Formats: sequence, C-alpha cells, structure tokens
Amino acid sequence: MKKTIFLAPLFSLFLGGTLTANELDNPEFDTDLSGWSNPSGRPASWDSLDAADSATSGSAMLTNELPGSGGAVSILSQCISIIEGADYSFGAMTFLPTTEPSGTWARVVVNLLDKPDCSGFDPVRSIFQGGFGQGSWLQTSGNFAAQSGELSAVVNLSIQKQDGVEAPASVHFDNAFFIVSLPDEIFGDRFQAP
Ligand SMILES: [Ca+2]
Repeated sequence: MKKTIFLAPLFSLFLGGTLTANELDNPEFDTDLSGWSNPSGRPASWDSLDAADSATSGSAMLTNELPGSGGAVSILSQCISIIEGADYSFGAMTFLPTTEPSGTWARVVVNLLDKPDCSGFDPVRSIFQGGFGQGSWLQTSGNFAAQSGELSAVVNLSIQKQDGVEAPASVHFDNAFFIVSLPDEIFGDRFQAP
C-alpha cells in the first residue's frame, strides 16, 4: 500500500537533509478553533489574547470545570499519523491568568496508538509536558522518537488542577506544535520511491 504524507508547505523545511514540519492544523489560532476537536464538549473558545501580542491572531481559551482530581483533563485535540523512526517534538505556549486557581498545570499530552487513525482506547505510550507559570506566557515542550507499532498520535491540550480544587480553571494555549523531523534516508525511502 502506498503511504501518503500530508505536510503543510508553509511549515515544511529541509534542513541538512532532514525534513521538518509542524503537522498541526491551525496551531496559532489566528481567528478561531478550526482544525481542533473537542470530543467531550468541554468549555473552549477563541480569545483575542495572543502569545506574541499580535493584533491579527489570538489563542484558545480552555476551561477545566471538573473537580480537581490530580489528573489532566484533555479539552482540544488533533489526530496525527506518525512514522516509525522519525523524531517528534511537541508543545505550546500557555498562559494561566493570575485570577485562576494557583497550582493549575497547562499540559500538552500526546497519546500514541497502534492504529493509524487514532482509534482504540489504550495508548501504547502517553507522554506529557507542562507547567504552571502564572501571569505570563510559558513555553512547554517535549520530544520522543516514534517506535515500532506506534502509528498515530492524539495531541491533547489539557489542564490539570490540584486535588480538591472546585473552581473552574481557564488556560490560554497558543503556538502549538507537533513537529516531525524526518531524516532524508527515511523520507526518501518512504515517499520518493518509484
Ligand atoms: Ca496566536
């Protein structure tokens, strides 16, 4: 079966024989939340606050309204096909207003699955990064190498409250990324073969 890769030309670069591309749709939230799923229908809205103070872009304002249980509540997500042997980095800029419950973590959670379309309930691996900087934008980022049997990734923008916190917590997310770094030998082998 011929494999197909979709890469946004605007974000694709060849650097020293390695292709890099941000595979997320609408990562900068210029005008809306299009491209992102909200599978559980949790509170999410577009907001004009932008990580770089741009007047022509904004962010996603997401709210965890559940009682704090020590776990991350995922709100917006995207499904991305991944490629064995490729390196990935992921993250976002996050902003927790000072009016929100302290100790709230903004997290980017990546669940890796053994089906190519993000189906199934049990991740092969779950990787997350996050922080709780309050009152200023904070970048969170992590990375991993895709292993055999990991065929897709659900990239989640998530919020974790401290145990017992009842008040809702809202966090802004902007400039999200899920960047594949594909060495030329993999790219050439998989996508340029006759
Ligand atoms: Ca933005």
